[in-house]
Formats: sequence, structure tokens, C-alpha cells
Amino acid sequence: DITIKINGMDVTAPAGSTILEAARLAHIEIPTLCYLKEINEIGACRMCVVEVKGARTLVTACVYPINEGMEVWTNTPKVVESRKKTLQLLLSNHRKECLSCVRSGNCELQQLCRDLGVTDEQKYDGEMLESVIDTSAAHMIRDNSKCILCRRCVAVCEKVQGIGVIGANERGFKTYIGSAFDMGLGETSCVSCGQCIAVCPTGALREKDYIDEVLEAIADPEKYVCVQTAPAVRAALGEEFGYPMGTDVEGKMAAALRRIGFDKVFDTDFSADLTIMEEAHEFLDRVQNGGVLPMITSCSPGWIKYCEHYFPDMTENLSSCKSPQQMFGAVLKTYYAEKMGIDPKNIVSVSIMPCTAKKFEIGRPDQSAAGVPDVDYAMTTRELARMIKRLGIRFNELPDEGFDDPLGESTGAAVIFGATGGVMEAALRTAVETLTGEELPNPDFVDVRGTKGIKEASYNVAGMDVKVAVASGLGNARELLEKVKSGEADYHFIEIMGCPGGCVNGGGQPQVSGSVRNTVDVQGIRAKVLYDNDAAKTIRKSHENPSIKKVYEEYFGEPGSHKAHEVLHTTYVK
Ligand code: HC0
Repeated sequence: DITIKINGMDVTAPAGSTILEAARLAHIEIPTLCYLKEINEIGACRMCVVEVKGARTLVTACVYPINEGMEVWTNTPKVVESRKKTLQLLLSNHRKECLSCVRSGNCELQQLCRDLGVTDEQKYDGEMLESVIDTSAAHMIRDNSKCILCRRCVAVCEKVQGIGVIGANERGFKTYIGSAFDMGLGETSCVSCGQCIAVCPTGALREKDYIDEVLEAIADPEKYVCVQTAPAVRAALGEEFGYPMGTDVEGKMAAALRRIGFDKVFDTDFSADLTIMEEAHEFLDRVQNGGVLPMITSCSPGWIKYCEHYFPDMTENLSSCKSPQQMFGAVLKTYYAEKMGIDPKNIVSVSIMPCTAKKFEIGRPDQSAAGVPDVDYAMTTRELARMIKRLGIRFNELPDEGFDDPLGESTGAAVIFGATGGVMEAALRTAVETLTGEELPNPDFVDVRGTKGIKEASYNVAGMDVKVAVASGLGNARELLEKVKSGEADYHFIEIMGCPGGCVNGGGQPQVSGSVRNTVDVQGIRAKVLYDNDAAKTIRKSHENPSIKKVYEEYFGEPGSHKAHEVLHTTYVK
């Protein structure tokens, strides 16, 4: 350990710490805009400058290592003046729509201007870079006039996801973040994961918003508007309403959706159970009949697009199952529509997802079981929060309500889908019981839990060793797939989720500021909500869901039946 002085007080921190980290141990927050731990440590924004005894200039605390006896001051007039000037200069080239900007209230730039008392925000106003708004991607809008060049988006795209479709173009004042050759994002190999939006400190990056369209459908008496909510949404929506991270707001969420005016409030968890029925069946079929192995899960559309673009020779490994979002829409517009005597053309199918790639997924080919799109609007957790606020629904005061039947009934296996390893665990619960014909003494498969980027486990099931692996984040997926391709690993079944930590950390979840992200285990805290939700359920295996059994009895027959294939399975592009 090393002891230094910060603002005249002794602080002891592990060797190798930066000034920023040491200050944090002393309960001092040094402001940052570009810094993301282990992802973007570039000292570029210069918000974190501090004075160090003996140094000729101010130093950037996020990259400056501590050494014994160092003396640091974090709030001298010189430091504060420098930070203010940095902010004023950023504002001089920033489209200030702060009253209505989508990030107003949780914009990191706005917060720093307020905290540091930057009252003269026009001080350096002058020439501004031309505003270029890119709407070419299915899932998001990029507005360079609100970009502060922190490069968090660039770093997360390249280093975490291993994609790298955005970077800095031009030099000096003209610098802007864009794609190569000025292509629109929609023309690149972007996979729509939205991790760039999740880390953006300002309103420069946002999802495409369908609030107006959905409210219009709800107001139309001809339309039967049904909503489904993804597992991970209940684990994070509360953050938008002041609840501590890690609060399960499933009941209030259902109550809010009903008050928004949806005709039916259903749950993606129902179709997650259905996915397990089909996927476990497909897995056992591949194992028993010499099908392509390893089989890889297909529920994360960012991952699917990544596989098609970057590992096209592995699309045969993808499960043919549609994602739960799409299975839900397909069942809604076939089975449910028939049962209720509603023309599927009059059903508007809305999903609330922690994901931005789901906006892309709904427009994929072969996702229209009833001849109309399975899902009409995929909205993010953030859009749901905005919709609740817009309608004046006092979320925190709502009672806890349940989902509607029959497409609202689900098991513990379904809710853990939203955390990395959850789909694998849910599939194992069903596959093992199907294969052995015996009840599992304990449904927990703890080896595949946790937020590690790559996890492996092996289970002896009915005399056979089943080797499984789980990866989340596309950089980790690549690492795992390269091992499979080189023959270094011989798994039977792999779960891949596009976002690090799985859907709980999806690109459509409430944004978490850099300073929280750098110090709090966001993925783990949100995942715990789902595992607690699972543990509290009386039914924890998909094949025991009574509504699922009924759908097979009344409609599909058996998992993997011809009808199931028509409605619940899909194809991929090479
Ligand atoms: Fe997920 Fe899903 S678990 S991808 O992360 O499989 O988005 O939460 O809804 O579809 O169920 C997201 C979350 C889903 C789907 C489910 C899967």
C-alpha cells in the first residue's frame, strides 16, 4: 500500500492505484466525463485535473498513478477554474436543448455544469460544428451536435464488443465520431446492441422512440393492443423512479402498463418458458440424432447479427428457435388470436425490452407467423419510463398487480433469462429432467451463474457428459467461438448474450453514470433481482408451467412439432 496526502489528509491506497481511485477511497469524487474503468482510460476530457506538488501543470487523475509521499489537491481555485473552462468550451460546441433533451435530468454534462456552478454557459459561444443526425440504423439516433468527444462509445464498441464500427473522423475542431467513409450506422456491421447508448454521458446517442405510435394505437378503438415485458425490465425500471438499484418492480410495472391503457398486460417470461420447451427439445434431438453441435442459443438479436456478420460459417450452430420476444408475438397473433376470435391484423403487439437490438429483430425476415409482424413495436425500459412519466402515472404509489392470463403465467426458469447464464440454467432444468425422467433434487445450476464473461461447466446426465459454456459481451463471444473453431473446446451447448452480463445490462436499460458504473457492480446487483425472483417462485421449471402445457395441448401438440416449427422457429442469413 502507498500513503499519499489528498487535500492535506493522509490516504492509503493499493500500489498501482490512480489518484482518482485513491481519492475515491477517501470519499472524494473527482469529476470525470470520459473515464470508464478498464474500458476508456485516456485522460482526454480533462475534467479530472488536480494539482500535484512538484508537477508543472495540472495532471489528469484518472490515469496518473500515485506514489509514496505524493501531495494532491483536488479543489484549489486553479483546479476549479480549469474544470469550469473545460465545461464552457464543451458547451460552446454543444446543442443545448436541455429543457427537453432525452437526457435532461441524468445528463452527466448537465450535472457537472450544475455542480461546478457554470452559470455563464454562453461564454465561448461562436462557430459550431454542423449538426449531423444519423437515423439510418433500425434502433438508434446519433446526434453529433450533442457529442462531447469523450470516446466512451468508441471504446465500448471496440474493446468490449470487439466490433469497432465507430471512431473519430477528421482532426482538431472538426473532429466528430462517425463510421468509416461517413457511412450511416445502418450501413455498417453495427449489431444494434446499444452499449454505446448505455455509456454515452449526454443526449448524443439515443434509441429510436415509439411512444407516440404506441399511444396512438392505444387510443384507437379498433386496435387490440397487447404488451409483453422482458425478464430484465423488472430488475431496472425502478431506477428511473428513484428506487435503489436492485429493486424488483414487477408488480408496479404491471400496474403501470394497465394504467397506460394496454388491453392485455402479458409477460415475455411466458414465452421464455416456451422457448425452453422448444430449445431443450431441439438440443436433445441434435444430441441423439447427430445434429450440428455445439448448439448455440438464439435469443439475443445483437448476438445473432454478430454471428451472421462475423461467424457466418456458424449459423448452423444457432438454435432455430425464435427469441422469446418473437415467440410471444407469434403465439399472440396465432393461438391467442384464434382462441379469442380476434383478427391478428387488429392486434398491436408491443414489447418492453432492456435491449435496442430487439428493434432490429422485429423487422427480420421470417418473423411473421400470422402473415403480419409478430411484434409491431419494441420499446426499451427507458421508453417505458418516459411513457409512464408522460401520462402522469405516479409509479411509486401504484399497487403491485399481476399479469393477465394465459400469456402472463411463467416460472422461475423464465425470469433468469435476463442474466447471463440464465437461459442455460433454465434449459438444463428441463433437458436434464426430460432425459433422466427424474425430478432434479435441486434446480439450481450455480456454475453458470455470475457475471464472469466466459463460464464453463460439465454435467453428467444419464451417463453422458454434457459440456456447456456461457459467454456474454461479444468480445467474449468471439474468444469462445475461436476456441470452438480451433478445436480447443468441444462443448455441446453454448449460451451467448450480446451484452456484458446479459440483458440486465442491455443497451435499453436505464443509463448509469460513469461514476456509478466505475464503482458499483451494476450487472450483479440487477441479476440478483432475477435470481431472487426465481427462488421465490413455486414453479421453477418451464415444463411445469400450466399455461405452457395448455398451449401444447390445445395448439402445438408436442415441442418440435410441425406447427411449432411454423410458428416458433426461424432461419438465418449467411
Ligand atoms: Fe432478454 Fe430474452 S432474456 S433476450 O436478455 O432469451 O432483451 O430480459 O426479453 O426475447 O425472455 C432481452 C431480457 C429478453 C428475449 C427473454 C431471451
